[in-house]
Amino acid sequence: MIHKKFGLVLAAALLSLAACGEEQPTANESVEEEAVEQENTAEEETSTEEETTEEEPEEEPAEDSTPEAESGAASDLLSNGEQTSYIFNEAGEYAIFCEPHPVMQMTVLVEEGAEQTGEVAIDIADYEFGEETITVAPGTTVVWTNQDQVQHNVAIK
Ligand SMILES: [Cu+2]
Repeated sequence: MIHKKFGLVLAAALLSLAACGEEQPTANESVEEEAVEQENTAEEETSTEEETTEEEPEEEPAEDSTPEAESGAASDLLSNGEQTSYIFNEAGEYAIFCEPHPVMQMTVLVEEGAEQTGEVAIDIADYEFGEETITVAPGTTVVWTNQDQVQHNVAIK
């Protein structure tokens, strides 16, 4: 009887040991989970940094892309040697002027089938646009370059 009781106690002790043995890995798992959580946090921080760096190249093409010519558009003031451009997608007549010097004017005629297309360069010099009127096909980009020492811009009425 004693041996049997001892045996039961031993079995109980073994079971509790086994139970303890099972608990330990659980404790390890929670430690591992914490480590994984920390890794995830680190990954999140890294991905946030990646997103931040990704935003810059996204903005640059937007700034570089040529704005479409439309009534009310106006470029920044151009210093000597600086350029600005518009793409003329819609057929029609565009009255171009310089905001600081409204007497400076030119006309861009956009006509289907016009010879000039692609990119057309216009100089701004001696308080004048290089051409009084140009006729271009839809989709043409006109690039203005300021050759004067004073600042001009390119605005559309
Ligand atoms: Cu001007």
